[in-house]
Amino acid sequence: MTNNKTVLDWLKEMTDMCKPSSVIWIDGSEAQLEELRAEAVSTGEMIKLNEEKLPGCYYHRTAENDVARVEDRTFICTPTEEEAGPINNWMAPDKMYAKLRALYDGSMVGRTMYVIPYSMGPVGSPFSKIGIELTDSIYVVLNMAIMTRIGKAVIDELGDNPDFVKCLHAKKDVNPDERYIVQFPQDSTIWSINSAYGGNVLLGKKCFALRIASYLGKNEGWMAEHMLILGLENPQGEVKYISAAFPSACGKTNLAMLIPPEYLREKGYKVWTVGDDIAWLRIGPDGRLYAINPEAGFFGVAPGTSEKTNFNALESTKKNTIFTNVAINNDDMTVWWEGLDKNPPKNATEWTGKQVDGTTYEGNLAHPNSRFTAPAINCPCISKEFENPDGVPISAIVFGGRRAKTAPLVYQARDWEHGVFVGATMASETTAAATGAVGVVRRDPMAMKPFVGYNMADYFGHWLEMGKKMDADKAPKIFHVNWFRKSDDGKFLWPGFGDNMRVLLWILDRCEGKADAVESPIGLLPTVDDIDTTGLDISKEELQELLSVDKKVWLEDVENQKEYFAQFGDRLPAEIKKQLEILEANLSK
Ligand code: OXD
Ligand code: MN
Repeated sequence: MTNNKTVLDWLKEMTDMCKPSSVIWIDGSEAQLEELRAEAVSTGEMIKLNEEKLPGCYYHRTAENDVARVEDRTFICTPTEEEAGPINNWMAPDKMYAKLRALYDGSMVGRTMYVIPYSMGPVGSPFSKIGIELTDSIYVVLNMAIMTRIGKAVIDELGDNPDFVKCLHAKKDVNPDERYIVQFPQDSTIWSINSAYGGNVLLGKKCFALRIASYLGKNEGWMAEHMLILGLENPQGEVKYISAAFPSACGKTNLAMLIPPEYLREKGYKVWTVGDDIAWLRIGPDGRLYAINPEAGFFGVAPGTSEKTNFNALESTKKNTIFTNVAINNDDMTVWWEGLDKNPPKNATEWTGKQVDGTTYEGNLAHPNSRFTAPAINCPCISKEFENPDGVPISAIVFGGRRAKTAPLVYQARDWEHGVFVGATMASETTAAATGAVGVVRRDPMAMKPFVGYNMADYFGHWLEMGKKMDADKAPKIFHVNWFRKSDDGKFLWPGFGDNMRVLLWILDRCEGKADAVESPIGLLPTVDDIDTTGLDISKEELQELLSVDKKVWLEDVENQKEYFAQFGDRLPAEIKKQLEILEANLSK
């Protein structure tokens, strides 16, 4: 399929090591994908779902010990440990290559190696980057065909160019003790072994589009971020774009596909989804920051997705979707998960494959991290700019977390530098859904803790550099939101979901100089009159509480921030230290 010498030499080296029985190039044609689906069904790797109710949909079950990303087995192998920084696991590249070569040796004997050329971003866009993933899993091929642009068009676009990300995945025997997800940023190389779970093996996503891309972005002057991108259309038909970063379990996919409250819909407001997980951002010729979503599909968490919580996500899964580790309704070969509706199937296959009566079953029918892989074009609110090779101009960047008491519903950073500090101090409190103690603060700068492919301190520096390259009036304004503020008796004060649109409207009004704000120790806050609460059952007092800043709680957080930043030593940019001092001084007044 190609004469590209770099590609062919690398492929030879990898096949010599893995020793597959055959090698198949993925050309991206529907005929070839259909053959692979049939083969996966014949071997039991995939199960065909009800063609009438879920056309083109398949089911896949992973090993029970292989159901999530494995951060403790994820490595950034830069030449020196300092380049990887204190947050990432590190091993010297030579040592890691040697260790992994021994594991890959002969790992594909008796298996087929598939060669998947893929593009992150629309093929040929100035934002886009090409990768080639070698894998012995048909599940990976079929997921990559949804999540990225694959096949002949991509390899043609690459031509003789030696510049592509070299990705190798072998499922081997899915042994968790020898599972490794390894990035070699200086070599644009990703090696993944002993897993078959999406986040560890769809190498275009977290491994390339965040870890490798963040490294490339730093060197090339652009940004790879763990952000959704949405367009908000006003009744005049103007669309403004927002990108937003949240740690997991904070409703990122829901915000990306938000349905405005009825009274705003009636006025003509609409939300358009550009992306739900990753944004690549570059400064455009006009000096503004532009974003693309490098992905072509959604790899979303199924449990909790319902017609009520996220109608658009659910609709996206109705055809040509792969479901992983959800439950099956054996009566009609459809799928079910906790939170879909109140009718678990009686005759159910639970996610591990056990046959159970779903109506009386006590455990989870679907794994809490079960997923759908759905084509973005299925989404009823997909933006018409989704394929725009030049991306969309970003007016506002929003950071968020889950904080019961600390962060108010929304505040604005005073300027870019302060905004970078707001992102760098992002944190979330653990929920009952995760194992371990509830309410523990986990710092997750820009929601990138598991995804920065180099030293996090230098990543803060890169954010600051990007700000210096944009005029203040052109750079996106930066905000922080918290949908999870609680009253003293433990109740959520804000309804969330579609009503978050009310906060987005204040944010965009601020960007256009149309809304007021008041100074506070932490940044610029709306007053109770600035947030439109039409039709909401929320009192002025409650809104006041949502917007309040408790200095004592904040000073405690400052102590936690100091401890967190201490690990970066002298590498922490001076601007971050300065902002921390300003915050502490403001709170101590
Ligand atoms: C994801 C994640 O799967 O952030 O998107 O873990
Ligand atoms: Mn994510």
